[in-house]
Amino acid sequence: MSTELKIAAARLHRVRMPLVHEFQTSSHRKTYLEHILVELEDASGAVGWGEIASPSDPYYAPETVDTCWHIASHYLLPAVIGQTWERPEQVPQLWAKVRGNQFAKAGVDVAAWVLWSSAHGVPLAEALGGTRTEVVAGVSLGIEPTIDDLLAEVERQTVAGYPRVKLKIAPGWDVEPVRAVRAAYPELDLHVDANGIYTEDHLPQLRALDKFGLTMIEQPFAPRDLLAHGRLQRTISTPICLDESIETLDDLETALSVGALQVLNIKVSRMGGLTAARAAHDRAQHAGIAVWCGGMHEFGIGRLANVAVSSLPGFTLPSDVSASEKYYARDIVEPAVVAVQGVVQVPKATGLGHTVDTELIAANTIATFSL
Ligand code: OSB
Ligand code: MG
Repeated sequence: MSTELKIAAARLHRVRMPLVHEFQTSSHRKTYLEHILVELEDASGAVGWGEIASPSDPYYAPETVDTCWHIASHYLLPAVIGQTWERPEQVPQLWAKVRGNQFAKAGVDVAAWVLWSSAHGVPLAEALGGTRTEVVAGVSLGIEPTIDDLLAEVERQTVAGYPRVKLKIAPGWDVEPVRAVRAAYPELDLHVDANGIYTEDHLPQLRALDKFGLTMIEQPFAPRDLLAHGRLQRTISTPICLDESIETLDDLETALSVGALQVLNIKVSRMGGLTAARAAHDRAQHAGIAVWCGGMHEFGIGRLANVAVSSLPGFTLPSDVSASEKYYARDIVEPAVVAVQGVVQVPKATGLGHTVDTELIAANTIATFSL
């Protein structure tokens, strides 16, 4: 087998799938998702799939499904088509001139990693250097209409065996829901995620959360305000975790230098792909920062990339890699991703490790592009 891969064809599929349970964060509410699936094909006909998991609206990150479609079709696929490469780490270098647009880049980067692993007959996790055979999954729960609804949802997920629960919070939905969940589950590994909605005017609420034994408070302040995170961390004992703030390794370096975090949420999408996600893992491990893998309600392809990266040794906290059934009635990979008592097996088969259900994809596709 040649050690070089050449991208002979590249395709995008814009796919829409309904969520089984509506999800509300501090910024928006979702009942269905539209993600862009990326298919890279080499000269021998081998295929690698990736997923661009951008939300539809620019409320989590600046990107949207439409900007991702534009960047992928006008810049990223043209940058990789006809190119030869030996290692997936070389692929992001092909679009080095394109700034930002991490979600769009991540989908193409993952497709390159999956193609490489399939072509070399190794599981994606092994290609990345993963060492775990199984990963522990947590669940992320949205803002519910009432505290009773939230308690019912926590009950459902803990009974299903998930050992860690993260609650979305926002001003007006913070101390009271946390108090109620903590009272009902004194030992639960519990954390909160504000998606950047608070300011330093809200310090009383944030400090009040310090007494509930939370594993972390995720992204309390606006993404670019690293200094505010550093100031808060110096006055509370609950570890601060950064999500939206960290899009590049440089962001991580700056955050470390100002003491803005004790925990890092590594999202493959937000970092621009597996190459960068692994580098962030390596840097955090060196700095003694605990990491876990965050999710974007990915369909099966992005979910399996998250499972693969979570097999790296530094992912010591439960990751948002819950089973497919938490999100979708039927997933686009076969078999679906399952969790048994909150544990997901890292696939041992080559490439992505599960079959991609191209019929289901075709049935839910609303636009395609090919080069
Ligand atoms: O902050 O982690 C987040 C979903 C959409 C936007 C932001 C976030 C989330 C999640 C989803 O929490 C977690 C999952 O995929 O299970
Ligand atoms: Mg988050």
